[in-house]
Amino acid sequence: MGLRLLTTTLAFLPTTLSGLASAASCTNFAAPTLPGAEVLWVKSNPVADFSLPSDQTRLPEDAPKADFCNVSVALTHPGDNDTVFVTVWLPHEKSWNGRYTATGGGGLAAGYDINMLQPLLSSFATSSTDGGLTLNHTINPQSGIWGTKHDGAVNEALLLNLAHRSIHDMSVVSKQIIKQFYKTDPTYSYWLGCSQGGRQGYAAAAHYPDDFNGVLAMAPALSSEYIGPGDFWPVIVMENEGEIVPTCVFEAFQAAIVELCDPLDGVTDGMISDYDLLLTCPFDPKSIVGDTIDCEETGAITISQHHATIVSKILEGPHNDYGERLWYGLAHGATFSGVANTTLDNDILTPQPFPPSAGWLRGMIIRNTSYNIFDMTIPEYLDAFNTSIEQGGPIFGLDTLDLTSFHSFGGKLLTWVGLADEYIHPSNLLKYYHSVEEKLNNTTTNINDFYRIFTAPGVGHCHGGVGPQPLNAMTALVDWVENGIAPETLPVQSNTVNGKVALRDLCLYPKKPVYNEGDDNSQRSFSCKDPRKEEQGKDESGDGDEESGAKGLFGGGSWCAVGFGLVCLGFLSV
Ligand SMILES: *[C@@H]1O[C@H](CO)[C@@H](O)[C@H](O)[C@H]1NC(C)=O
Ligand SMILES: *[C@@H]1O[C@H](CO)[C@@H](O)[C@H](O)[C@H]1NC(C)=O
Ligand SMILES: *[C@@H]1O[C@H](CO)[C@@H](O)[C@H](O)[C@H]1NC(C)=O
Ligand SMILES: *[C@@H]1O[C@H](CO)[C@@H](O)[C@H](O)[C@H]1NC(C)=O
Ligand SMILES: *[C@@H]1O[C@H](CO)[C@@H](O)[C@H](O)[C@H]1NC(C)=O
Ligand SMILES: *[C@@H]1O[C@H](CO)[C@@H](O)[C@H](O)[C@H]1NC(C)=O
Ligand SMILES: *[C@@H]1O[C@H](CO)[C@@H](O)[C@H](O)[C@H]1NC(C)=O
Ligand SMILES: *[C@@H]1O[C@H](CO)[C@@H](O)[C@H](O)[C@H]1NC(C)=O
Ligand SMILES: [Ca+2]
Repeated sequence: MGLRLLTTTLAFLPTTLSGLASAASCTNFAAPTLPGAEVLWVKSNPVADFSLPSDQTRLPEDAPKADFCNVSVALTHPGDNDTVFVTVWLPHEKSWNGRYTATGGGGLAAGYDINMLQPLLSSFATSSTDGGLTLNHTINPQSGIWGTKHDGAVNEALLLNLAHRSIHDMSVVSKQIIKQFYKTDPTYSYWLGCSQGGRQGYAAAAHYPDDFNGVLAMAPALSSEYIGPGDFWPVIVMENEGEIVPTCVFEAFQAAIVELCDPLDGVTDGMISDYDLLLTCPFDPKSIVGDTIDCEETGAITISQHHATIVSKILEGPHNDYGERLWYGLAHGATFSGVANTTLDNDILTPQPFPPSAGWLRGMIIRNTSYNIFDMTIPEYLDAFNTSIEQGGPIFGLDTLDLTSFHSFGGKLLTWVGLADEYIHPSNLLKYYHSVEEKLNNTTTNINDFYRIFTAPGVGHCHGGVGPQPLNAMTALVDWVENGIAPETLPVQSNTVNGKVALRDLCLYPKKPVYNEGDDNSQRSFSCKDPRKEEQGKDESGDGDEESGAKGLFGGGSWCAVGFGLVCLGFLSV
């Protein structure tokens, strides 16, 4: 797949390349200029035959090796005591497609070099930045250690870097490096990221509306100030209920949820395809109390009332003292294995918190190395939640994400979200979308002129899950930005559900996939319909070619899934 992808990307080559002047040289880059920052050094080296292990990149074993110019820039914001690295990878002049894409991070990381590999192999000039969060390559940013300064205070400068400052630093620096190398500006600039990287894409659009022509922001970790503590909630529940639940018990609950709510979207196909059901699925955890399940690790277990109580709380999410919900629980149908991961070792069950979530609490909120977050009582947790909202809200909150200028500049924002996202309840994104829509209500602008969300049934956070995996979203974005062809659907990669291949286009929100008739694995059996329109038109996308999911310029899986061996796992929200 990767090879087809690479050969077909030739279609992207601009026709003007032959007109370029002298051959690009990978030496002697001048220091870029950046208001508010001081560039410390620029280093560059040509790289040949570069590859990374395919379990890290998710590229095929036989993916081509990369030749490129590697440019690193170190900078600091005077007074802020930070060291920020920006890395730019430049394909050879002859194979450059004329475009630039910045790449985002995951979890508590602002970016990883590995995320540049697929854009590079697809002929983009590309960049990433650590945002200063590695403290000059001395720590893993997922630890959250960067959140605390030596005096114990919150490191506001690094928090700002993550929130949005490092995005602009990177784009300004990268564009100057690109210009020096190719002697011309990029024709178009893009953002590419999932999870934290998706949130960064929204922040880029809101804060730096003319930095990127197109933003591909998948499963964005919007409202990080809630996700940070929110993803720790299942651990708090288990610790405070005094019982750590084995994985197989959670799996039994997940299976029961899917069994009940999968058919409620109109077809029993192993996935919950109606986004409303993520909140309204009428599953009662008590319904499987007494069932006995066969657990590989522990032997047979009978589901108890107490298991049901714990699962109820995980699904309901944290509530404050007044009974108001602070944050969503786990989306119905998503796996518990992300935020309610437990492991059995020497007969002892231990909760394994989602690392960035623990890092957020330790580094940004508690900031006390002798405090054990596993011992947090519910009141202490609610206090921490409060601190997180008060501290993070002003820079990570939904109301910091005004897209008005981005729209005026002609920018396009494309998002897809897995409806089985196990780290971030998709409803928060849909809520944000409605707030944008509401602001435009009395204007002549249609939200879909510049902002489109697609929902991916059965797909987990950025990738994974039983649902067909989104594909070619970057191609769709490029087509939208450069040719004015707005995507009505997004293709998905075939996957197997219950042993069968499932092909289906993703619906443009708020449309939902509606089953008409025929083989439930066939694209022709579904159409996308808007539940808000009384007069439902005929099939709007149900007549697609069965093969549509496999075509396209990039092929081979979700673009941004590259590097998630490291990045996705390492997080994601916040
Ligand atoms: C790119 O340059 C940086 C800074 O010199 C270096 O640390 C890194 O290893 C280089 N990457 C590659 C792939 O050569
Ligand atoms: C600046 O940051 C470095 C690295 O994190 C740290 O060791 C040093 O103490 C900091 N200096 C001040 C003045 O905070
Ligand atoms: C980062 O650490 C290295 C190795 O300790 C040091 O030589 C360098 O000066 C530091 N700062 C920068 C911006 O590279
Ligand atoms: C669960 O925790 C174990 C131990 O830390 C880890 O190896 C595994 O990857 C985690 N599973 C998930 C889905 O995060
Ligand atoms: C840090 O946590 C420890 C252990 O819970 C506690 O005894 C101590 O008072 C805390 N320190 C601060 C400054 O809150
Ligand atoms: C945090 O707690 C303070 C004091 O109880 C309260 O005034 C404030 O409204 C709370 N903030 C949030 C975001 O709940
Ligand atoms: C837009 O305004 C109309 C009335 O002017 C109202 O009925 C509709 O619900 C509003 N839509 C949104 C998305 O706010
Ligand atoms: C849009 O117009 C309607 C009717 O004039 C008004 O009720 C509503 O508040 C307006 N909405 C916004 C977001 O301005
Ligand atoms: Ca279904």
